[in-house]
Amino acid sequence: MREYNFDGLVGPTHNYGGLSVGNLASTTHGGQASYPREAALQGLEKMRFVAGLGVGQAVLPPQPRPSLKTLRMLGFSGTDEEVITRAAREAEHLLRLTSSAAAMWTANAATCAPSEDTGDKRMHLTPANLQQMFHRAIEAETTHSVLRAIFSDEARFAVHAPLPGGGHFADEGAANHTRLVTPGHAAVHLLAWGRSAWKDIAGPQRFPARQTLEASQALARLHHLDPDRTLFPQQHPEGIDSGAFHTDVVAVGNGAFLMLHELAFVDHAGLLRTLREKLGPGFTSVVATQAELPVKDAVKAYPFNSQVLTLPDGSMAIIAPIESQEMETTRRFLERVVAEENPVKAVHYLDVRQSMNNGGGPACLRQRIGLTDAERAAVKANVFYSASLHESLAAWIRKHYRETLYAKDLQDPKLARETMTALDELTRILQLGSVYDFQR
Ligand code: SUG
Repeated sequence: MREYNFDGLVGPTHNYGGLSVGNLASTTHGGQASYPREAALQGLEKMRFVAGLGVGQAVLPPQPRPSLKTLRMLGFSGTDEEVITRAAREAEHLLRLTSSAAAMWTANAATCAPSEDTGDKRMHLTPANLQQMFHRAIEAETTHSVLRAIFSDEARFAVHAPLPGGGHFADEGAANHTRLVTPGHAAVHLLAWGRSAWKDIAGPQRFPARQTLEASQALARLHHLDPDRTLFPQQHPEGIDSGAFHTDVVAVGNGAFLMLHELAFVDHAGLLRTLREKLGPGFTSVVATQAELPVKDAVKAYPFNSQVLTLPDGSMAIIAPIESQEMETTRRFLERVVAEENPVKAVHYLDVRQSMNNGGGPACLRQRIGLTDAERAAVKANVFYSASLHESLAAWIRKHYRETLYAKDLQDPKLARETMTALDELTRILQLGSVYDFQR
């Protein structure tokens, strides 16, 4: 099996809407001008870098925004232009919510279980319903349609429907999921959560907990994971209240390695003990304490929102956001990780500032999907990274994306038209068929 990082292409309406309560970068940057073209090109450069390390890289498309479909379902009618003009006049907030390019953070697109871990030996994917935030909940339907188009071979892939209902099964996808594995042991899956829908468990006081225990349990059932190798750690309420809205803001694991902040999980020491029992002495971890790295620094500079990648020589490299190099506490922590006895041998700092300003670091921008060679060959869409795909996507971005977006630009009906034209063309580049509602 090889891991492929499916990065989300940043969409043409990338903007700072200030939409995500509990995500401090989003609320801090709300209302500022954004640079969609630069944002998309930054994302593409990250893909080039990761592919250049010899790691599997692929791409997932943006979604149509503003979502005219959603605005129509909320009662705005007429031509596309009329829908936008009316929403701008009567409900500017709804226009902002339906214009977010948040689908770029594909860590939240779905949760994946590679075929070697599942009961029926198919690769399982469940699109996240993202119930907790309205601007993200509207992603699920299109995500489902895109994933079904890419992983269409039902003999090899099980693409489930997003979990049903309202907030009870609120699911944020792989942002709360970690898969760990050591030689000679089957993988262990951590499916973290921040609140329970039905059990009375103390949660955060200040900010919302997005993922429920019940959602995490449903994912384990759907993916036929071995109950003996599936753990459900609770996100630390203090971590969430400090701005760690997803697990991947304060913890990241890969293969035999886990690095985490002490406020990532309730009882991190107990969790690490269990992991050592299940994974053997090959498992290594690094814990940052509050004294070494205050959680507020981790939330600001995102050292844990790094991609920890296994390179072809078996060693690991960290792809961290440049902000975590600029901050002393976070840089020192990452230097300690590289210096200590564990598989991580290098850290590379990349500039994804346009995404970071909305609370999305390198790890948020990718969905990890493990595929065997035969499974990869069964994917017919043109989604795997290559120099020629890079060139096509770079040219496509330069042709269609605006350089700057101000808050008021979301009210321009031409923006929706531009986005539809761009996405229609993109589905041909990626050979996806018709996956968007406006194409049907
Ligand atoms: O859901 N930001 C996203 C960031 C998601 C980060 N993903 C992971 N940690 N895996 C969110 O809060 C901000 C949109 C705005 O305010 O315009 C936003 O949705």
